Amino acid sequence: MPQIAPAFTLYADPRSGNCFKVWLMLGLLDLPFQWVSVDILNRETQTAEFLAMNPQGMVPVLRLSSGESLHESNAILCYLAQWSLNWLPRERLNQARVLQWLFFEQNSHEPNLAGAHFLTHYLGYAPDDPNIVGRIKRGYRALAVMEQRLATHDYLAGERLTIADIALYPYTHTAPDAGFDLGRFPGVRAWLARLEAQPRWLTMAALATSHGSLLSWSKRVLHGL
Ligand SMILES: N[C@@H](CCC(=O)N[C@@H](CS)C(=O)NCC(=O)O)C(=O)O
Repeated sequence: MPQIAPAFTLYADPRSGNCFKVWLMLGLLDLPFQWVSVDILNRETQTAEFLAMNPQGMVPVLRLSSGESLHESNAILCYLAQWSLNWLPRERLNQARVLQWLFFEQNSHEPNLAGAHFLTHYLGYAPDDPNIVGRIKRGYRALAVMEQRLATHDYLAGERLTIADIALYPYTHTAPDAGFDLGRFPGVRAWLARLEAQPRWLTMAALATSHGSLLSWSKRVLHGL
């Protein structure tokens, strides 16, 4: 059988929720891709070759078959959303509502929830370090904003699943590992369960266990095996 080159190459670290977002989206859309592991702790994002793709020296990077590279996880989600009608509404206000949550994620949510997780798990910060305490406080504020929406709605933007839900999922579902108690956010917990019940949904644990065999997984998708 002739080999079909995957349309995308995803440069990513399987421990990263920002990378997970893109992996999940590619999986949900059934798009074939090749995975290239980049170890951020080993500074593999700082090589000249990597910096040529993303001068910020960060994963994820999505390389297109044209040879062009795209970085910033939420920009990649917007790009991939074009492969389906459902993930990013075309109507202006509805589209802006999705973007509103994407910017919220990067400004108010990810720096605190992902930051607390990374600093404690990978850099050994103590839970009472002022840097962690501040992130936990601000992270709870972000979770409260999500709860306000999700107490009365099934999804973050509009009444259907969009890339806003994909962007906010990873670091919310790993929040307990970062020291957050989700017990006081019943709407957020119900939303997490709702997302995980979607066909083809994937978790960060699935990424961690399968990243070694991702290429063969994408080939299986590609050839429908
Ligand atoms: N805003 C960026 C953040 C990306 C980011 O923080 N990537 C981290 C991993 S989650 C990274 O590559 N860190 C390596 C470094 O800072 O040297 C995005 O959403 O893609």
